[in-house]
Amino acid sequence: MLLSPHRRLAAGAALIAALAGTLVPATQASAAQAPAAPNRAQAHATAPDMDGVVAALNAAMANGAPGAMARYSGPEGVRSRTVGVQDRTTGAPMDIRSRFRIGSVSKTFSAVVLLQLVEEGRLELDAPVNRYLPGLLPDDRITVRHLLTHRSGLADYTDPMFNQTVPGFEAVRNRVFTYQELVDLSLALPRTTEPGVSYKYSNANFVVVGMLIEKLTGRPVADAYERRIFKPLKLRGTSYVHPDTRIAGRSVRGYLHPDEAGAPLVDSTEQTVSWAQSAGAVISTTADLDTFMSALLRGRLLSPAMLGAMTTVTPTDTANTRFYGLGLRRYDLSCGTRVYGHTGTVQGFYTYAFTTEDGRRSVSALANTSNHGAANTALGGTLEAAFCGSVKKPSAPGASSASPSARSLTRETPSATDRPAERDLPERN
Ligand code: REY
Repeated sequence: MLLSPHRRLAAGAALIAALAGTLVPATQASAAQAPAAPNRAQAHATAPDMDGVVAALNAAMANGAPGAMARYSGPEGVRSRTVGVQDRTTGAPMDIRSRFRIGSVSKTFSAVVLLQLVEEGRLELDAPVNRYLPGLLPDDRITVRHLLTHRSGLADYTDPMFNQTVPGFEAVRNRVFTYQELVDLSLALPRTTEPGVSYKYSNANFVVVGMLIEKLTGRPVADAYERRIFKPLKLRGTSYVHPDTRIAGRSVRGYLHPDEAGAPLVDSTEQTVSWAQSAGAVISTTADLDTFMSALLRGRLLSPAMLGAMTTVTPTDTANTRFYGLGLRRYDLSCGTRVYGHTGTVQGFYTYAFTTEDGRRSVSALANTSNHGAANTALGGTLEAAFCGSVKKPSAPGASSASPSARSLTRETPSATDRPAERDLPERN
């Protein structure tokens, strides 16, 4: 059974609400903060531009990624594309079925678990964090919602930790931190804002979310992911193995760009990711991420009220095209289509996982490099191409000149060989 009877009822209501366009908080928020573009309906009818997706993947390679891949899932079926290699030593081509580190896409998993606990009456969104973790934070005004919206003011300890990219990474690659140690690293830095006043992305927030989950469930956060998300959605390629350093089975190797231009890439695949834990240590696949984001927006994991809270967003950029809800991003694409999901950066891996408002069309993309913003920007072009159905000129330098070698490595992955996640999550009209 996918969900408990209570949750299935709630999920059914969410689906009906979503189909009827009555997800009130999201609608209100968007009306107040991001007027709908005129061509949204048209955008929804557009088939994915898979040539555009390949162009974006090639652009990621032209900007330093050894390989890249993207998987689209929608009413037309599954379409996957891969370029380059997942292992520079063996030369193994990028494989759409391979596992990789999803970085902060993990935050959406953590937010879902915490919001389920809110639904179950185990905690309140607007209660002080210190009610549940007495004395943890130096300010009783910091609420659970402040954590989930990155408005707590808790500084991001990863900024100084990775100020020097490779030495910073090697210093923590095999380290095992307690949550408390990570919170202490944050509290040693000046707070960035008064509670609730402004958005400032910080891993410390989702470390505290992990602590809340463990405190309230009395179990490791891995158990909560497994029982509440991985198992019900049959995400067999998804795991949380902290502090194990390996990625089990068929997997992508990650390659970190050093800060020094021209220095050789560092294979960063094996690491504890203990510096991130509930803020970024989940391992997954493109198919599982498509399934997860789609299930979330279709109301299969949260009640309508909780999904409404999660998708109630505020802007994170001045152009008013990027927004953040509760552990969830919203991007308003050039064609007017709104997509919800998250981005992730962990050493050697850039990830995007997004789905449409109705959860019917999803895209997950991966490039096996990091600390190279142009590659990340180029990879983001997969969203425009897949959701808007038109080739977007990549804005990254060099992005429009994918090398012939990059192009010759492009492969179309037949959906027959792809993991049939849609069997677990039938498309509904
Ligand atoms: C940490 C640094 C990035 C990555 C981060 N990731 O906070 C969280 C997320 C989990 O939002 C590293 N950059 C890189 C540097 C910069 O070391 N000096 O790019 O691999 O996904």
